[in-house]
Amino acid sequence: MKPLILILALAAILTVLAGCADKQNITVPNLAPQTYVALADSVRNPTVYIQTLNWWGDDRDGEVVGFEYRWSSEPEMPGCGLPAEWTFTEETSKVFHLPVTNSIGTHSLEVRAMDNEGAVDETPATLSLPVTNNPPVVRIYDRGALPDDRGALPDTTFPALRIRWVGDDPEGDETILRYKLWLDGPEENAKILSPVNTTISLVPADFEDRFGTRTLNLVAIDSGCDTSAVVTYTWYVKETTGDLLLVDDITSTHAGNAKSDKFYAEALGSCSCVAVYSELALERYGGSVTYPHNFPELVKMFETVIWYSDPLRPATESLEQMDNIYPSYVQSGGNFLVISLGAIGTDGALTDSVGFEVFGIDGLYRRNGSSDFDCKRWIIYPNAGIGLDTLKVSGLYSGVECMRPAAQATALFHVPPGVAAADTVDYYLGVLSSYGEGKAGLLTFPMSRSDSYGNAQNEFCKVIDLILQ
Ligand SMILES: [Ca+2]
Ligand SMILES: [Ca+2]
Ligand SMILES: [Ca+2]
Repeated sequence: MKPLILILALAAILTVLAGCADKQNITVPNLAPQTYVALADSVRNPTVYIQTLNWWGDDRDGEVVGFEYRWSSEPEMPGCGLPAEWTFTEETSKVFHLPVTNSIGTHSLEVRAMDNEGAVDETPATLSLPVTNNPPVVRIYDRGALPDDRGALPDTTFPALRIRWVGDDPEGDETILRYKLWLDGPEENAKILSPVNTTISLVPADFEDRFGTRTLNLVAIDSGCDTSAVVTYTWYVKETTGDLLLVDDITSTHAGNAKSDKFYAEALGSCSCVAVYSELALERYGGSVTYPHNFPELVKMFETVIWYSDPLRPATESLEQMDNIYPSYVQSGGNFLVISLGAIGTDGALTDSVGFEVFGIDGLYRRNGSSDFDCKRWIIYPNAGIGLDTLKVSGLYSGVECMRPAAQATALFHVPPGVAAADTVDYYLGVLSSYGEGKAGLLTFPMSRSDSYGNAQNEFCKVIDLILQ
């Protein structure tokens, strides 16, 4: 029996060994997952280029942990954000903005599920989508094509410009993703703007010291990378001269324009304290559209700004634009002299409370509704202590605001009391004050019409001298 037992024992051992070997051989390989996309795998009719696509997958021996997708596009539009390489996502739905040129384009999506062992579907689900898009349209404001558009961008500015525009897109204005804007010259210098910006402020550095005729180019680009036609604005960029800017803010529609312009040009030309200066004639360069002059950036190019709208009243929208600008300009060291009957007070272009602080005024004697020169004195007395002389007005001007200078301000000109029985104080028509690092001056009477003694230009130079000291 002994050999039999031995054989049986051997057989049992072999069986066990064989069993072990079998167990190793029958390990089940991981099955790759399967992938599905919503929609048929081919769409015949072109559809809108913004598509929400859904997919899912299933894995028979595990679970789907994510997906990889990629796009192939015809025509290729590199940089439009569609991944051409396999891209992993755990999401089962995504919104795609498919790039389109020439109104129709076809894109193919491949999606493959990935299981918990990292295996991917070897037969990805595919979807071929012909999609359409229409290019956006961009229009520069104040070129005459938009409602409320005054159609009169300046033909000349200093090297500063503020320009605004409107973008429209047939697929929805919100599909405009960005604007591209550049000045003539290398396109790689284009400024890329985000869609919330439909306005831009160009500063001197943007002009790279290139003056004369310049052209600004602007395009809108939508989320399908379709691009509007280029719109342009060509104008003359004038180089600044000197540190002083004279702003002529009285237009030829005012009968006294020529006289005012002549007075200030001659006066500045005769001032020994001013060698050269720049002039901005708002009417000549901008007319009723003056925001493109970009006053916040413009004034920074000068140490002193002299602004006249004398004897115009009320003052202009342009001076109103300065309301938010001049306090910080003066604070940080600029000098600002305004000669205007409409700067402050009744119908004033500048906010009184701010003006009082900057120019150094305690209060106003408001006009009383008369059409007369409200201070009712034609001889204007000087602050002789600082070297000024008496002036005489040669006409009748209504709406002059009389000021009480603040303690820290320097009074320049006044008319004495005595016009009305109740009058006991001087009426000040000119004040000058330091504010921050700079000086602010305000003349509320018509300097250009105060030349009966033939000395008004000379007195004007003295005021400028006081400011530049
Ligand atoms: Ca699996
Ligand atoms: Ca579009
Ligand atoms: Ca003028």
